[in-house]
Amino acid sequence: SAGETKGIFTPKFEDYQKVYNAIAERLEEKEDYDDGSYGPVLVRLAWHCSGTYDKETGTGGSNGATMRFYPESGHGANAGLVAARDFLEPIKQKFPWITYSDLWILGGVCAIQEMQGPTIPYRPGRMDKDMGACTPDGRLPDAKQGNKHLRDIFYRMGFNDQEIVALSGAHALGRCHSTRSGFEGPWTFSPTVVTNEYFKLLLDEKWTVKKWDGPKQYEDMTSKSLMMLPTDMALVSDKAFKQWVQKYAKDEALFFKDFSTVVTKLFELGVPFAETTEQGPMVFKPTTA
Ligand code: CCH
Repeated sequence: SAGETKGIFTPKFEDYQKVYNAIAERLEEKEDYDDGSYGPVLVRLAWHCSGTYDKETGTGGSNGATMRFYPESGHGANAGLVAARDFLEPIKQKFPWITYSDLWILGGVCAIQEMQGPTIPYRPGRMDKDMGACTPDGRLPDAKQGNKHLRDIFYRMGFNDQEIVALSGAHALGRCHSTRSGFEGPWTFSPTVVTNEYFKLLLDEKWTVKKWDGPKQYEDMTSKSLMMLPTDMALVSDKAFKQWVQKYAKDEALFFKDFSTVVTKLFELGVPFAETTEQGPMVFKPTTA
């Protein structure tokens, strides 16, 4: 009946932009959180709900937000992401019409754009699922491994070598926490700005194994304050990966273009969007522009 239809709220672009703005407004609210921004950990949350996708079975991916539930919330790779989920909870309370699955991805989109990264076109339509849809542990990459593991994990999602390297450029952002992954330190000197610095540092610095009690990681010879994971180093020891590292180190515009394309693909893995999206993907206006 007309009465029932009246009660259904159909959010439009303007409504999603409001959610975007509410996230953007709070990114730097806690000065003492890491490097002063929740941006990096929001990018990691969006990646870890997307990166469980398996193209053979169509399971996993950002449609479902199953990391709300144990056991997925307790998977080793997701340690510390409660900080990002808790950060977004008040936004969910303020805009109850948005699903967690759409909100977590919007958080990633907003964080990348607000940290001066490329535009990430966004499509809503993800539905939250129950804990029965939690993916098995082991679908996300293990930083202790090398090139074969990276290919096993990312080919399973449907990515190729170029896309693996482009995605890895996200490590320009944020840092490792010994309390979360066991690793420690940032990859770049500007961990709250999207840049191609990660690729430049991989090629230009001399990296040596850090002497410490923690898991095997690398440090730069010059400042000894930056880090690389074993999987990061695989991008320069593997010839096919290295060509792309070289291209992105030389050309930040190319990296931005490819990063936008591949992140959009990542965030949409396994999401069954309605056929009739009249308006096409949404492009949010950064609050900083
Ligand atoms: Fe990553 N990442 N990542 N990563 N990652 C970590 C932190 C971030 C791996 C391991 C780690 C991607 C790919 C990989 C981010 C985005 C992406 C940490 C530290 C480990 C370990 C966690 C901690 O201690 O808090 C491995 C292995 C791979 C293999 O490819 C991809 C792809 C993306 C996004 C597109 C971001 C951002 C962070 C920083 C998080 C923060 O809290 O600062």
